[in-house]
Amino acid sequence: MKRNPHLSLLQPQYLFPQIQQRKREFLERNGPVDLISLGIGDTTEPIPNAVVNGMVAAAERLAQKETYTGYGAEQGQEPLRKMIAEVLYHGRVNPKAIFVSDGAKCDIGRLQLLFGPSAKIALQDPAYPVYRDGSLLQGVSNITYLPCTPENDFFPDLSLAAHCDLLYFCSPNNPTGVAATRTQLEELVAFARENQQIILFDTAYAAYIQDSAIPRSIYEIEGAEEVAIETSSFSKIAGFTGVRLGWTVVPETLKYEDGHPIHSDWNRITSTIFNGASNIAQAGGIEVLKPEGLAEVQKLIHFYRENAHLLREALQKQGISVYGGVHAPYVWAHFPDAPSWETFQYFLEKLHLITTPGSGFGSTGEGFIRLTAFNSRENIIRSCKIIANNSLSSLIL
Ligand code: PGU
Repeated sequence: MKRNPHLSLLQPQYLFPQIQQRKREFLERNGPVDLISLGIGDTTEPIPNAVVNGMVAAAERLAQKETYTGYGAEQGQEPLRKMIAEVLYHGRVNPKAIFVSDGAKCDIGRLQLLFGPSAKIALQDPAYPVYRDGSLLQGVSNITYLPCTPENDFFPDLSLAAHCDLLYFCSPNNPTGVAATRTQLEELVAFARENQQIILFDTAYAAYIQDSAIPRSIYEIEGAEEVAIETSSFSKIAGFTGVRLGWTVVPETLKYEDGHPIHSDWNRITSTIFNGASNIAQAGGIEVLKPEGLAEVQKLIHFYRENAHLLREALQKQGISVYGGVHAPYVWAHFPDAPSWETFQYFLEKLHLITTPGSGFGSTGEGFIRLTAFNSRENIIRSCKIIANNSLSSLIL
């Protein structure tokens, strides 16, 4: 049997396992060392009780003949789709356009099935690696990278993507932590409309936006329902990284160039190769969106935002330029004088802090590292003290 040739286009390891390996190698060389993880964006704080109780009750219903349920609707449970539409989209999208999933990452991997390998795609650079790797796996070969730097306020020159079919866009951004403004998103939607492109908009961190002037969804921009698919997640809203629950919005108004509705194809794909999200996870999602759940998860989001603020301050005091970390749980720190894997290694070996090297998100990420705010307050305060007590000057020329 021949190997799928697309697999050979990927790096041998995905970014985060690569970091785990560096960590393991360091521990093998040095014996037990207390390392603090500011690397992978994985939540650390417990899920609020009201939400857990909802999942426990759902699990218990499975133990009774009268209340047992099996396969659910592949598109997701009706009450959850309605709540997402009402609570998160304020009625801007139709519940029928919402497809509940087992997470944004999984949907990003499946979405390319809609367009096939000949689609020309554009990616922000740096970007969440799954956009590129997921596309390569589907056989996509025409990829345009749109540099996002402090000089352009992390909003790319869209004219570079005029020939593309699909624009991947993430706001608040992973890894830079920068949220696009309304004006920028209006420009993005106008550009896609003019060039008859589709935007794949990832809002996994939208709940971290606390300024009502900044859109939390692409559908806040007029005309987006004709050019945008939005994918999102409960992972960073409610600590569901292990529970697994997300959704994708495919408006019924979205069409291919021949007028065929994309919605009906997405419905066909989800019912063919995906059997719906776990019914226990969906019960948890419903609890998250009730007033009590929302109040509790807001506290979690506030907590992580405070962590990000502390990390920003500690780095800034050391003269490091930092970006993001205000409307996002990621801080993007500039160490322009060393390759980012070297800065990563310095943080690991000298400071015992695990970060993520910027180059892992694309070549424009070179010279940066990403620090995540997902950790306990104790560990964030310890990290800040370490940063304060160590001159980072050897990393800066
Ligand atoms: N979209 C973006 C932009 C993300 O950063 C992540 C997680 C996801 C989607 C995944 O959402 P799920 O609903 O949980 O599938 N990014 C983390 C985790 C690493 C990973 O590979 O997913 C990160 O550290 O970048």
